[in-house]
Amino acid sequence: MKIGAVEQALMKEIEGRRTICFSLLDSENIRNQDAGEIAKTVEHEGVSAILVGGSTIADQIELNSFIKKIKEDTKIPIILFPGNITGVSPYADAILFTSLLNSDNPYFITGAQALGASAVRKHSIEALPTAYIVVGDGGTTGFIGQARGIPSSKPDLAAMYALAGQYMGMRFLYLESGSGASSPVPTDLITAVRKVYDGFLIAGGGIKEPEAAKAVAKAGADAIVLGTLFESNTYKTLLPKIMQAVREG
Ligand code: 1GP
Repeated sequence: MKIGAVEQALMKEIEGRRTICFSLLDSENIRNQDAGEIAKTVEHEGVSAILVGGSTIADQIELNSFIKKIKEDTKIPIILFPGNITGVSPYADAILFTSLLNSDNPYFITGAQALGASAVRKHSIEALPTAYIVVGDGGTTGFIGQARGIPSSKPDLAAMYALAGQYMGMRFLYLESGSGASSPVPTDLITAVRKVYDGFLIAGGGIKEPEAAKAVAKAGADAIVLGTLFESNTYKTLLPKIMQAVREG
């Protein structure tokens, strides 16, 4: 499978094990008129890509206009982060083509993927093969995706899934504690995954403070995801501090 432009750019950005940041914007929770301003701010602060998605997105018309609005205001890549087939939009640059490895329902491992694949191909959206692993209860994504969450105190189980993802050829791996989680994925669990997994490691869920962001970066994440942060105006003061902390991590 050919490596596309977005993946090449991301791999270049993390050369020398630098950690980068992604913003996650949910078209259901953020108004179009705010999306443009958020996008400009994150671009200015050095965020590397905007993920667009959510576990319960059903309105593709809204999703399309949301992405078009962001694209009017920024040049950074827009990467879909779908929770289901309704999360595919032709206006995005790439898609985290995820398989929720620890779901109990095969629909979220290969079923939705088979249903959505032809749209990805038709619209020439760059697919980033991604192992998606839910840690703890996983909040909404854990519930919707029927995940059997990796217990936070069992890093070895996470490493086992990560290695399986690697051997299945997944070049990206997303460790998820769920949007709005009370705490991020534990650092010892990230470190255990980092030890066995050579690909692009993403960690998200519950990261809303500089110190937590720095710890996740230090533990070995290549990218951290910030989502809930953008659902209130505090992002304007917190984002620069988080970016600084991640650079130091
Ligand atoms: C959710 O990992 C992302 O899929 C982001 O989580 O909303 O808690 O930042 P937060």
